Amino acid sequence: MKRYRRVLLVSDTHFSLRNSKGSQEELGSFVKKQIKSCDALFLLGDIFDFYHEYNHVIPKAFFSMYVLFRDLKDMGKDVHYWTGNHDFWHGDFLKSVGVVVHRKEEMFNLGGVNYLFAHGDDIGRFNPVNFIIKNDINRFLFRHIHPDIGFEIARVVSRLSRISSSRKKPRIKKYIDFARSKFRAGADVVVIGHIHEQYTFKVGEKLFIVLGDWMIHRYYGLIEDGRISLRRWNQLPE
Ligand SMILES: [Mn+2]
Repeated sequence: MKRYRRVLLVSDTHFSLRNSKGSQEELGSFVKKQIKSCDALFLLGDIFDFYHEYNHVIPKAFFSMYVLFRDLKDMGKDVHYWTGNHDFWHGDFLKSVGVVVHRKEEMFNLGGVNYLFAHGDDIGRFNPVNFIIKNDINRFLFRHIHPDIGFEIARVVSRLSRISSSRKKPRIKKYIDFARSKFRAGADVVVIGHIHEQYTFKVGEKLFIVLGDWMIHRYYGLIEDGRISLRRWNQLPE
């Protein structure tokens, strides 16, 4: 396991298949500024509002992000990418540009502190929507629809699912229960995305943090020598 002294955290940018070039570039210039003093970028899921790749084809809408990942690698920075509930259909493309893809929670020791990172969508009870979209048979079927049609359907479904979940108040208790179980398993800090709001809960000496989203709030996190701080990015228009 690599040692990281300073890590930049971003989650839930939800870049869409249409018209997200500007927001991708905005994130790109933010990351490139911040990353200079960091060793790695951790993306905690739902970076793309919908992503699917075929054996020979990748979505062109996210080209700016692919370039960003490659640039970061060239700068000697590591990129860790947790798949979310909107962008789990990754093949081996990101790996080929040097990104480490995590499909489930992962523990890192940062500055002597055990951090557990997860997107957070599969916490709690059985989720029928997740079951349908993460199902191998459906994935197989989707592969055989023409991409221009499949992506259009997926774009609408992704949008609706995001709107419906943003109207529901998150039941935070199940996430806290999840964090407690991870504390018992040795984590000192549990960090998730997914909920789009920022929360910090202290349980004794342990911390449970919901990072909040980049899409609306421009929340981000920095971990330095084991200590996490949560921030918001504000930039005056140029
Ligand atoms: Mn999510």
